[in-house]
Amino acid sequence: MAEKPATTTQTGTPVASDAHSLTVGANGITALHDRYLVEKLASFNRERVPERNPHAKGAGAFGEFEVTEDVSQYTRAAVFQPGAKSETLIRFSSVAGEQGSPDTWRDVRGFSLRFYTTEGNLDIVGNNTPTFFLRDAIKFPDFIHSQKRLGDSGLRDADMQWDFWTLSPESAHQVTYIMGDRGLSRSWRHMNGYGSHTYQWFNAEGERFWVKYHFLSQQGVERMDAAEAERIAGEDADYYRRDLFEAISRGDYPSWDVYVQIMPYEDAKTYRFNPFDLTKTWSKKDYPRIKVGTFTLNRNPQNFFAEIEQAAFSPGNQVPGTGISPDKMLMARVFSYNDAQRHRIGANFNQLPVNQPHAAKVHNYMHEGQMQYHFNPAEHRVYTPNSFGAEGGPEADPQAGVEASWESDGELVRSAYTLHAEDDDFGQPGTLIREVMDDEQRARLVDTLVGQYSNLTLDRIKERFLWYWGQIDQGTADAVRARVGA
Ligand code: HDE
Repeated sequence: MAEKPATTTQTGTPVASDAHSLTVGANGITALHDRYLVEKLASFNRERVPERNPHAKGAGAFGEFEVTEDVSQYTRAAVFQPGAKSETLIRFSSVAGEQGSPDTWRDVRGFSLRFYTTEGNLDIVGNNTPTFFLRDAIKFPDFIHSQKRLGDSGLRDADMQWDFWTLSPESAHQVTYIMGDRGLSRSWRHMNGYGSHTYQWFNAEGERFWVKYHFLSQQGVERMDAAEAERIAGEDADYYRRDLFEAISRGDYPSWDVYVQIMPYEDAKTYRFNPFDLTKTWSKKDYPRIKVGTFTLNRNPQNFFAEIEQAAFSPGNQVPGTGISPDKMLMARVFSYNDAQRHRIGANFNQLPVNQPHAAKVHNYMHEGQMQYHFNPAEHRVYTPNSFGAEGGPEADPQAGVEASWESDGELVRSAYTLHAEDDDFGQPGTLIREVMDDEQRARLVDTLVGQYSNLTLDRIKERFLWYWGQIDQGTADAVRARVGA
């Protein structure tokens, strides 16, 4: 074995002991000028950064994405050109629970995917469901508050969760998903991921398309029994985290096939559902899934904190050929995520190894701030325009700066989306129960809802719970009503 290096202070000076602090005599007072002791305790006090609010509990891994098909007619993005290979990072998470919460509590699961592309980082920060609880970002803090903890007792509370959901009928589709099998996956490896929102793709000719991402697990989609989940929650709070890490450690690399649904730009105006409403899916009959490629997770983080806790995903990280859409949730997320990172990690979060682009370079005139690590060479000017040629720094290229675009004009208003022919809150979740679920899945849904109902204490919320499920599917509501004797 190689000789151990000497322990040092943070500035490289050798230290004498990690066992004894400096005291006046063996039994005397501790000296404040024990600089190493003070440094060690101060560092310890600063180890935690604020946890993500929400999606605090999670884990992740690195991998590789390979394009196996040709979708170049839809996007010019280098990452999606035939044969392209890119390094990827994924982070799976639960939504409501805090850092130490059990992985197997019923919840939506986060599915944050980063592609380190030659044109910069592309992040698709989605979930294991193709929809969401809300369609306007302004409701998001209230929603998350209702899923977290009461102000006085600090307890989670079924009344509060169902109060918010049943007063926000746009939640019905997503709530139906999580009360069903997707709320309890066998593992993170056994679930599909979705970009959920509508994004935009555009090709080399500038032709635009609306796109939804689907990541289909090659491990298959498997559920966990509610009773088993409850037992595991007590026995191994880190069950999903352990499963992923151990699978990758033993060389059992999980993979997902990347598919997209493509909607021609003009269809958005007349499609039977408003295609930018995140509570809706696009029928696969109308817009079939088209395969793009496959990604495989083959490398565990070397350091959980540096590479996963400090991973700073943002739906705003798009590349030429991909972009966002007029989905009100997505537009707000482009602001919100980087704002969260600045608060959680610090102003220069994008300079950290996990966040900086790995296959592209950063060139601009932003500088300084807390924890600046990278800096420009001395000749590089601190302003643009400048007359110092190539050494003076970069210049923006109007051809490179291609972005998603769409027509929009009108008064500034606070308004719901315009309704398309078949838009209503309860239609798609009803179809999900009646046409997608089988008898066993429907029976499990009723079991779950009976359990949820039994946690409610306030009569008005119990009544609204039964009303809400009656709107989604009368048969489901009747079955629950019969079981709970309401
Ligand atoms: Fe998030 N969300 N979110 N969210 N979300 C965060 O970002 C937010 C939404 C999702 O693995 C936070 O970096 C707003 C939809 C995942 O690191 C925060 C809105 C979808 C993750 C935030 C939404 C998601 C987050 C917490 C309404 C799926 C984990 C710290 C407009 C399509 C990312 C952070 C990771 C995390 C805000 C809605 C998924 C607070 C304002 C819709 C997977 O910024």
